[in-house]
Amino acid sequence: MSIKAETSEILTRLGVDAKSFSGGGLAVRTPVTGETIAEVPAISATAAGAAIDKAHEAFKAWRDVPAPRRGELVRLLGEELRAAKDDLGRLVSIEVGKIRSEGLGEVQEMIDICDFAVGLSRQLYGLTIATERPGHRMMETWHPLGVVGVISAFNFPVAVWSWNAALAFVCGDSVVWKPSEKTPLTALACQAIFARAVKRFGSDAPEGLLAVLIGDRDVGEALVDHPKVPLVSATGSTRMGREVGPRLAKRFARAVLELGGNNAGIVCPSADLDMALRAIAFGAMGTAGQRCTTLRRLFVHESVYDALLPRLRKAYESVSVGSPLTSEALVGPLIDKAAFDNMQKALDAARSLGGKVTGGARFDSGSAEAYYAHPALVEMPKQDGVVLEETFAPILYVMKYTDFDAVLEEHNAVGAGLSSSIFTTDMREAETFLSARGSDCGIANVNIGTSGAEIGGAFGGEKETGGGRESGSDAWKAYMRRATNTVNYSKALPLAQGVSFDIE
Ligand code: UN1
Repeated sequence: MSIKAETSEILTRLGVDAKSFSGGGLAVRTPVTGETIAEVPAISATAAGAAIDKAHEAFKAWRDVPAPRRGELVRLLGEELRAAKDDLGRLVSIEVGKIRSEGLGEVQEMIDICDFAVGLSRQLYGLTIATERPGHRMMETWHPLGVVGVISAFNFPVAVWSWNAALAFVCGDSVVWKPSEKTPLTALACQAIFARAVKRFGSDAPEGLLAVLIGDRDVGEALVDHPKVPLVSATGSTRMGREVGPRLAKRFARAVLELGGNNAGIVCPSADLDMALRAIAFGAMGTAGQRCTTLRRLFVHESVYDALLPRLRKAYESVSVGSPLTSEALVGPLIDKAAFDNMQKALDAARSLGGKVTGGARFDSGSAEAYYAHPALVEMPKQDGVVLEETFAPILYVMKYTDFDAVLEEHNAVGAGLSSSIFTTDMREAETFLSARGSDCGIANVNIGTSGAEIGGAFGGEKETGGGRESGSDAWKAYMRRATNTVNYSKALPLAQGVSFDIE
């Protein structure tokens, strides 16, 4: 069966109407072979505005539904996702080229966040605070916020939506989602899966609770600029974030920005090298280097450099590259030609700085329009130039270090502070890395790689990437508004000392 026919079968099975993926103006291609697999109708910015208005009406009804009942909808969504896991995972592999376990893994993260959010729907706690006034009570109440805008990137086409949407729904918000132009099919599939959950849930889920906006940049702008969207959670490049952030700030809307990650690891003299090797290989080559948590820089202590590097080089030389649909390869394709060209540009720049490159060449998959690359390991004389930039491709820059304090500074010398790791069995090094003067990233790990963050923790950067946090921990607070309430149950009204009004 052709990939196009299989795609159409999966979408139909998931309940997506054929009209939504054929005959439209937006051509969808699979990076696996480069062929076009669907033509999706795109909407205009005006139509997007209307959908947002409708989502606002939905919000006004949804906020009155008790939170645990809202949680029931998310519980049903989790059930529907479990039932659709194989199909949706396969569709992720088709649309973005993830290998099977990663496609399925992404759907598993969706299921996990649903479970998390269901529990959360009974734990949207505010504090009761000791008041200084006699006969009064002061407390916090968390209220639904409004329409939550979600802008997602190609590399996590379904999970990112769910991390935002599952929280937003239990928090009493409606959701308007603008997926990447490269991944409308998985978004349409999620919309259909959500519709199933709504159908089982019943009539207290208002129409328009979720809108999926398939369209271009102008549609994204309509979402970012719409006055009835108090929060936009956007995942993508730092370039995109630099545009979205100020536009939101201009109208005092909130932003959760999940942007780049030029993530690093440090391998210390006492590291368990077997463990470090496995974590490095997975973190740097997994998802063909197209995760925001991908390991991109590695600092190795001079005392273990010669023990580690030959083994790492061997891992790079032997890793299997190939189609995620027809092979068991560990590394699938890059998303498109532009990604491949950027990778080559970065490798050339590294070479000109004295970098010694292993791998990096194009892998011939037999399809001229598909872009596969052998992951590249680049031994650099020092951290400089292109090493300080994030290239969304499987490139790992390796540098030797001697001094621990100096390497911490090098580690923190980049803008995008998303994820980080240290490999050590020395307690002092490990704890220093996690301390205030250690890693400046939103995620700091010991003896585990940079990628594969669990949904239970708050996910996102803390540094120039906007400090956005989504999914676990107390990230839900961004999806609600806090009111502080003071109740006077006494017969007196204490005003400021010395103040009294004559009232007839
Ligand atoms: C992303 O790349 O946008 O930690 C998110 C991980 C995944 C999330 C990555 N759970 O690798």
